[in-house]
Amino acid sequence: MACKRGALIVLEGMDRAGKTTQCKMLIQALQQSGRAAEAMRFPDRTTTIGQLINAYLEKKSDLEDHTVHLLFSANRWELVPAMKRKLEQGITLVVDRYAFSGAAFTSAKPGFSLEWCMNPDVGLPKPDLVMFLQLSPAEAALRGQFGNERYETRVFQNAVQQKFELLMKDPSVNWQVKDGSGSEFHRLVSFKARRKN
Ligand code: NYM
Repeated sequence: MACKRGALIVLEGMDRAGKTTQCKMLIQALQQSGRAAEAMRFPDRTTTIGQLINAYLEKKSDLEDHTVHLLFSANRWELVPAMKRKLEQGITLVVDRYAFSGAAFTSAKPGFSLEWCMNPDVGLPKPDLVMFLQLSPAEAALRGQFGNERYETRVFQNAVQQKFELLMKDPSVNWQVKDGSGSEFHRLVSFKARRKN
């Protein structure tokens, strides 16, 4: 029996917007409704490339900015065969961050255009739906201080937010902005992904 392709659903948002929790809830809801669903996240810190990225984020190593950008992208590309296999098996993938984070975070650094940042990811599997979990800076502050990883400063996060706002203007991407505060996000479970089989 032919099996329908799974959906590729991406969650994006600022640090501490609650993406990881919401990914778990979404997977549970999908599974309870009888759909096969699995989680993925980027960076995937378990691969060799992911370990280089992890050391960089934890400030245990320094990497040149273009280099680390390309490593983040390579980390997505190395997982593409597995992603495609799962989607073809009918498994819906709920992905915590994707190329949009790549473009938003690097282009928030001085001297990087959004266009240059997006190029290495051209050709990745296209998400059926990208949910942006919106959280006001005030509510984010209530969720505690930033951790010690690279990029976790208020100034840098504000710059990243502006880049995400530019990315969300792209009409070729099925963006949905969700309120990441309170219980609004629970309504997500009734999402309707636009399927492009
Ligand atoms: N990040 C994430 C990037 O700078 N580029 C990327 O391509 C991706 C996927 O890594 N601050 C940044 C965003 C986060 C950090 O993410 C790690 P997480 O979700 O905290 O593991």
